[in-house]
Amino acid sequence: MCDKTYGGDSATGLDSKLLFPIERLTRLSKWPDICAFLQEKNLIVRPLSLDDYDNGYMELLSGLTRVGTVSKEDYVHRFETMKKSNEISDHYAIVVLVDQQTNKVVATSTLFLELKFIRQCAIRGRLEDVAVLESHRGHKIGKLIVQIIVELAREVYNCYKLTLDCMTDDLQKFYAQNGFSYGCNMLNIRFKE
Ligand code: 16G
Repeated sequence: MCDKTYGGDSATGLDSKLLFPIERLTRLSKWPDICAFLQEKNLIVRPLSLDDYDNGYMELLSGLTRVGTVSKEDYVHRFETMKKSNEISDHYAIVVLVDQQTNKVVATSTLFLELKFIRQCAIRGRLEDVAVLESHRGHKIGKLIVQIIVELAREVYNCYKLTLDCMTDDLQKFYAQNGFSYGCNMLNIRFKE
């Protein structure tokens, strides 16, 4: 099962290296289906780990946008800041899919949790940084990682809505096929290219 390596495996010390508790994922009602799908593809799902810099996480993100120079030290510092922030209140749920054979991360997505005062102190979820390694595209892995984030936002973190922005018409179609609708206009000011 896909939780064999990471779920409750405190003996190996892996749990303490995860950005958020694995139990957040195992609580998903679709967890057995998710695991069955991943098992078929020889993949594992888990929260981002402190070690994922060495497992290709930055390379994976560079398939999405410009990553720039991020040293291991930069990665560890950012990871630890996110983890500390999660200890006060859940903010960063970064999920990765790992190839069991190579131990490389092959897909990722982030659920960012924004605390609000409106709607009786509600939580808004943002679906961010969805990336699938080119070699693993075309196997419905992107669809799966998006579904995991949707279920996490709904079932585990009790978000009142989940939003995203994306760059192309094709991506808009992809997200529309995965339950998103055109709810509002997204505008931005770019401070850096
Ligand atoms: C897309 C991503 C967003 C990411 C941005 C990076 C999704 C759903 N959206 O909009 O999360 O941060 O691309 O592009 O994954 P940028 O570097 O041009 O902002």
